[in-house]
Amino acid sequence: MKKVLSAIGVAALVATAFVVAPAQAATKLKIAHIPKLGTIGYFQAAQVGVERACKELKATCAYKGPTEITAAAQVKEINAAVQAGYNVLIIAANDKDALVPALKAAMKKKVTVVTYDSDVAPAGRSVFINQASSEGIGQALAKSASDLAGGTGDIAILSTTPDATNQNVWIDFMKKELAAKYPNVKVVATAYGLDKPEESTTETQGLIQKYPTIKAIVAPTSVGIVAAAKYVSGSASKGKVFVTGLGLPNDMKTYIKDGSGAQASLWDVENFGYVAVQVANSIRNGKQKVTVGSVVKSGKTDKGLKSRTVTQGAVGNEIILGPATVFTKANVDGFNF
Ligand code: RAM
Repeated sequence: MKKVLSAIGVAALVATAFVVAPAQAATKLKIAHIPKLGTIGYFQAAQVGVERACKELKATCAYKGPTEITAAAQVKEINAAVQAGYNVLIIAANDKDALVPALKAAMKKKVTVVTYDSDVAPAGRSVFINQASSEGIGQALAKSASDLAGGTGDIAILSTTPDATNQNVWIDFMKKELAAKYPNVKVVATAYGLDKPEESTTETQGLIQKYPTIKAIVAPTSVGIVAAAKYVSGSASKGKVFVTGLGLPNDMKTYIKDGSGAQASLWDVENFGYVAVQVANSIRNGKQKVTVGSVVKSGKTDKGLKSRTVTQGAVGNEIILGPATVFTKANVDGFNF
């Protein structure tokens, strides 16, 4: 009897192990990284971090950069990636709502979706990895613009696309901050350079011609800021119109130092890509909860924080990468990206 019982016990154990094992086994990640536009240096820098994390996790990863900076182009990439068997999508969204149906369909097929850099509505993803506090970025942009304008006068904004979630959130926070703390600084126009160098240059030139009173151009875009700074530096506006915003230190070094008086800040873009992959892995393979208040441990070689807490962001639940770095004449040569 004893023997029979233990045999049953063993059989039960084996059966349980058999049932539980497949659910617990880590799925091999097949990651598609879909940036706003393939050619943007900023996203190519993030891809370096994506690949670092992929190597660490023995995952497969591919950079699926669209050739147009539109939601429609991203929907095509999403559908193609799901079709090709990718089980994780890491996306910087060109639109808050337009990607949601395709992302919902992907999630229905058990694809893990994480947004980073630029969010979609919460129904389309599990969590958003934000580069820094959106409010903090907006406040910093407002302060920098006001400093450059001497606390009073006209300024203009050079953004990316009119629907970009991240730029729109930052611009909203910036305008709120201007109204609250710098009421003499007036935003007279917002132009869109579509995160493309030529368009951004043309828009900068247009702003200066159309609004000759502007003292500063705020470009919360890595492509727009360098186009604007380069244009101003080579024009009669050098020393009269000042450029500020978010830009890669390697792009902005010259204009921070050449007497153009440009200002710029950004975050560790490479580590940003790394963190996005690690979070996706924790959700998919570690049963990580990403509701507000959850604590998410990062990977072994995170260059920033060891863990991060999920908070409520402008769009939904988000994880913040860390504080942004302000580049100055004194520190900018210490960065290489
Ligand atoms: C561009 C993109 C990106 C933004 C940076 C600052 O590269 O628009 O979304 O985060 O600028």
